[in-house]
Parts: sequence; C-alpha cells; structure tokens
Amino acid sequence: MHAGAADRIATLDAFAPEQVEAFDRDGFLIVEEGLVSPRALDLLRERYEPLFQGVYETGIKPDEVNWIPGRDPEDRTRQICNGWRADNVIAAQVLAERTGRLGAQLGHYRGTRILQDNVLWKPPGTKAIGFHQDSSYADYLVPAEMLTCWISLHETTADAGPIAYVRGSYLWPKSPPERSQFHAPEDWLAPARNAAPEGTELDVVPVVVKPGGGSFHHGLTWHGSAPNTNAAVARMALVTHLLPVEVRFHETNVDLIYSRYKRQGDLSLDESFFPVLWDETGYRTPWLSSLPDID
Ligand SMILES: O=C(O)CCC(=O)C(=O)O
Repeated sequence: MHAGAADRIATLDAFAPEQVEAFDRDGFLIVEEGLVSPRALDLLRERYEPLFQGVYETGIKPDEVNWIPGRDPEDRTRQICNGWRADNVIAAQVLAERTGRLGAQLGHYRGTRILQDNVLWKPPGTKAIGFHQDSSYADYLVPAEMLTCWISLHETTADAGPIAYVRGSYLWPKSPPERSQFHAPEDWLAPARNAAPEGTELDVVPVVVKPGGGSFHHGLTWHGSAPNTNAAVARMALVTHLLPVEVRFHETNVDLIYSRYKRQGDLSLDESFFPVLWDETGYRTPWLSSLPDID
C-alpha cells in the first residue's frame, strides 16, 4: 500500500458527525477526495476499454451492457451494470469494505450488501442521464430502498456532466420508475421538475471533486447528469448501489433482470450475487477476501 494513500484512506474510516448531519439534511454528501487510492485509480481506469469492448476477465458477462461500440451512438453515456461479475479489479473497488462501512454510517444501517454496480464512461460530447430516484427501481425488494456511492476516477468540473443532485429532494414522495427518458433525454431535469412540490425552486448541485472523490446519496434523492460539454475530460465513474443488509426479495414483484438471482421458495439474497460488504458484527462475505488488493 502507498503511504500517501493509506494516510488519506485512514481519514475516511468514518464520517464526522457534521457530515452525517449534512447527509440527513440534503440527502447527499460530497467527499472531495480519498475514497480510492491513487494506485487503484490507475488500475480501474485501465479496465474500462476492455470491459466496453466485451473482453471479460472472469468469462462472465455483466448483467446489463447498455452501450456497445459500433451498435450504439457515440454521443451516449456508456454504462455497464454489474461489471464486477466480469472484472476482478472493478469488483475489488465496488465491493470494498470501506464503501460498505461509510454507506452504513450514512444510511444508519446495521450493515450493507451490494445490489448492483454501475460502470459509467462519459466522453466529451455525450448526452445526459435523466434525473431519477434510485429507489423507484427497487419495488422487487423489501424494503424497497437503497443508498448509493458514486466515485469519480477523474477530477470533475461542472461542465463535464458529473452526477448532480437536487438538494432536499429525498423528502419528496417516491415517483414511478422512468425508463424511456433515462438515456440521453433532451430535458434531463424534467422528471425532477415534474415531481417537485408546487413552487419549489430546484437547487441542483453538481459533484465537483478530485480523482477518487465522489458522493453518497439517499435512494429518494433526485439525481442525474448533464451532457459532457468539456472537450478535455472523458469522465469515468464507478457506482455501488448499497442495500441495508437485511433486505429480502418481494413475495410477488419481480425485476426483469435481478429477480433471476432469487432462489425458489427463499426470499433471502444469496451472498454469491449480493455479498455483504460490511456489518457491525464484523461479518463480511467470506469469498470477498479472494479479490485482489488494489489499494
Ligand atoms: O454518473 C452519472 O451520470 C449518473 C449516475 C447515477 O445515476 C447513479 O449513480 O445512480
């Protein structure tokens, strides 16, 4: 481990009480740097090109590949969901104990497990991701909630289309899932504007951080990202959607993709597919210790 990285990561063992208060007030928390070591940043950036070319280290395809070179327009934000099944370096980061522990602190959870990762690549000229609430897509789970960690592998600027949040919007009701306006909508803020209580002025906050910085957000916080109009930054982000450790499958509601991991006659989440990242008892899914140490 690099000494400098170790120092910085140590500062993130836990959030300070005022950071937890800021999360409780705003529905998100921005962390300027230190969620990922410099060495890990280099290793992670190198994985994007092969992953999006369909070269899978483990031989297993991610659950969702939403952009394929040659098939999809160049101006779309490139997205893979559950890249961790395909790549062990991505797995080492999105399944990190630190992410689970910090997320549990903000969510006031006893422990956390992963629902899903997102590998996001947004070169110059790519379009927006429509504003949405993550928990809207979780009605196949009980409770239908999550908390998300978004990490930037680059220095972000507001014009490079980083994730952006509507401050305080986690207090608004949960809206139905929006699937048609998710990738490349012209008016990416429209869903949040439509959901806002009458007379609300949207306070939109872009996440401007150093490489390895990022943010955590509540599952009901409205968020998305503007187009990347910065000619110099092909920004990459890595997302872990975390669940409270005790979440179970819903008896009847199903998800087109993720309900395939539900065992017959058993509503519990299998740790082969939804491993526990951190638990206050000290438990962590044992197979995670076989992942490479990228710090
Ligand atoms: O990085 C982005 O453009 C959006 C990410 C996002 O929607 C999420 O992390 O839930």
